[in-house]
Amino acid sequence: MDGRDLVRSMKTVGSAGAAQGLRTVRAAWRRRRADATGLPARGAERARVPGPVQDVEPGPGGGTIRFSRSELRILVAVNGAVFWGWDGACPEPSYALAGRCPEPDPRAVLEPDKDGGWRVVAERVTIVVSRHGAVEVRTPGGVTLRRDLPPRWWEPRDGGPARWMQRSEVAADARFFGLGGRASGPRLRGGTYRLWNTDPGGAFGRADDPLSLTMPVQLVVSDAATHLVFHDTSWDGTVTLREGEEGAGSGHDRPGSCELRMDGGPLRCWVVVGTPARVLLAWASLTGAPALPPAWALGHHHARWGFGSEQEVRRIVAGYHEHGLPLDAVHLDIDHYDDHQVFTVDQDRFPKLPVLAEELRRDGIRLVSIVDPAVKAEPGNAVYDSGLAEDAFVRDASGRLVEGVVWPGEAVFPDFTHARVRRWWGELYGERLGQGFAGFWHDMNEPTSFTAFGEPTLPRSARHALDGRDGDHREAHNVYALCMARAAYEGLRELLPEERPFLFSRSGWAGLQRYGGTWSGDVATGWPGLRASLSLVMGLGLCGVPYSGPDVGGFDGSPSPELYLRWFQLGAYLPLFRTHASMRAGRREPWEFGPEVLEHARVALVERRRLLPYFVTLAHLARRTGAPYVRPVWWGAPEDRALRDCEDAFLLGDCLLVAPVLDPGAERRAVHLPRGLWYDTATGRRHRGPGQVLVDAPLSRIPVFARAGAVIPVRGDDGGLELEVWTPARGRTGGGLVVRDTGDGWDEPEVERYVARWEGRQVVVEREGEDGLYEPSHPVRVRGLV
Ligand code: NBV
Repeated sequence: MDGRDLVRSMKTVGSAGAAQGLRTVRAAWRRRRADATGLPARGAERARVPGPVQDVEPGPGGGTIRFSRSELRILVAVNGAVFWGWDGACPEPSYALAGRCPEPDPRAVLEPDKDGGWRVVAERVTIVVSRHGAVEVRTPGGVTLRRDLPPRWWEPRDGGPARWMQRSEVAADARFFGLGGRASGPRLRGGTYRLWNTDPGGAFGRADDPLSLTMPVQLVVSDAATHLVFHDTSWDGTVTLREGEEGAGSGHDRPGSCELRMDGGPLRCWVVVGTPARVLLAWASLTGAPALPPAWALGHHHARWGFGSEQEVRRIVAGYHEHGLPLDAVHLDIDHYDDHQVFTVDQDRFPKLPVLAEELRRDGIRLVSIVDPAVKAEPGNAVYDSGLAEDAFVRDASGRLVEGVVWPGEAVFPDFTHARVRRWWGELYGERLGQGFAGFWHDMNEPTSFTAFGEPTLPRSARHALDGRDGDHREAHNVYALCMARAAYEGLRELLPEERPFLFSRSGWAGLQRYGGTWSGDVATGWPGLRASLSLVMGLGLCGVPYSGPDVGGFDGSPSPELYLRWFQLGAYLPLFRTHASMRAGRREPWEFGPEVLEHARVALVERRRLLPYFVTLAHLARRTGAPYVRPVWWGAPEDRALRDCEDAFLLGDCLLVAPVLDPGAERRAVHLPRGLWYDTATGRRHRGPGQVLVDAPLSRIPVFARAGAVIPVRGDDGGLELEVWTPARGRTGGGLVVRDTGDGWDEPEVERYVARWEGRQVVVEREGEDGLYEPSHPVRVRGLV
């Protein structure tokens, strides 16, 4: 953006400021009034617990246990996941589930337990229910992983949704992860975490909670096993965690605990027990396989709020070319809209967008468009007019349109919980495709509505279709962005059936991965923000959303050259690798930080491009197995307690371990390696795990280790695929998986399996076929030979 553009955009913000301020005051009052009349007042409540057991009714995969004041339905599904629901709750309907509830496992039966309790024994888990309704999850070996005390409800005497509370205990050694995207993780320390998607309203730090993408999914890792618990209700709530304490030999362990309090919704949950890999596999089979991004989306993206003009976009792209920096996508933010109106283009500043898009595409660069859900409430705005005709917008309890305030001023919000509205919205992406956009970036969809006071979202009383169940924003809020993503995904499938939709969304809920990924939102520029970036990506991956990444460099302010570089180096190993910043922030182009940073950033970019075939493989594996690309170092060894507490490194697939530099001034860093032999990929030095090693981390690179025996698909100098093989330990074999695809489309490429082994003094690599081993058809490069 040149100086004039900057002045102009500051003026826009400035002059809009006063009027916008007034609107937010009016909107806040409107919201308050709507809720005062549209929500039932919370009157007297009656507290309830299940009471003593009465009788049971066996059913497929488990059965129903009746208590004097409630009943509990248990069902073990064929994928090994266990469902239970109180008060008649069934698995369906659910916004999280990918399709129908999986079939019951006929081998799981309800049988009497001691002291009048009951149990369901399944292959990988036993569920024991006490006569007062405590529910225990045990391993087949009988170790208790989780004990839910009998739940409590508070029911309004004059009807309406009951609040409920569920307290649970876990092992003293257990660690909590997940709950969607949390800046303070990845290990969730004791504290209260809210389940209500929230725009933090500015750049956020480690202490800010909740953020845009929450979900009631916990991954609990303990010595005995890993388990995932998903409380399938979208209402507002809190989770209070307390890590346990071990009595250091005294035998007096204090268990960890979790207290869930929800404002409504069914009291139902899914539990999956096993290794992390098994748990994520079952989770993906329940909530859906992660969408496969087109290969270009696994390259490098450059974004900025405030490019301001086609010339500026061209200037940035030229900068990438001149400096020899690979670039795969450029993102246009809300400043390319006409007067901030979604699905429009400012024709003065972007007069020939389709031409620009075509030029960029010829250079292998895709254009990505931001899409905000709020529609300017102004007759003449085509989206508003067609939405009105379609009756697409959220209304209040008395049937009036709910008006909020977002960038375009007074705005209305599509009700994405209605199939008809999703279809209408999905078709609107046709306009974007016509402008030449190839990918979509959903923002402000918590949903956010600016407000002078109170919550920055829609009134809780706002009505939503909830896909035929009819309800209000209290239930629809957390699934709003999920349903918006569905609308876009399904629309794009219709509009461009040959291509894989690429979309990522700031907000979402369990199941978002079916439609796309996410990014970290407005993470604050600073070293804590860098750490938060990694926490968000890891936590979301463990909740089943594997494709995400931060604003490299942070959203606001100006990072120091060192901080920018360290962020860049981390980003190069995360699924979404995107530089982005606010229009009020300093520059983020790699050449803006001096020649040294430029040189090192180039190395990171070139390495990312070299690893592209590996990223494509990881994307396919995530889709087939639910395993995230970015995994905590304990992924394969959750029983290793030191690994469990390691939060500053990660596994990238099975082959690589990445140890980013997260502190200023570091030239070396300690890395905790899992069991086995690891090569420092820069020096070739070998290190044996498990244990901690101290390695060099000069400004030029972050430490990356390859597992001995790993076979990694990389891009060779000629652009073709090459197999990089890291010498297995003597007497050991190694291997790796490769999935090649054409970059887009729906073909199902096969998974190529390679084995690496010693033959005399040589390492040989072969491909496994149905009837034996073959010589690989790709060139092989062996590294780490001594
Ligand atoms: O559209 C402007 C920004 C965007 O750049 C950012 O990535 C989003 O997280 N958007 C938020 C709205 C304004 C934030 C102050």
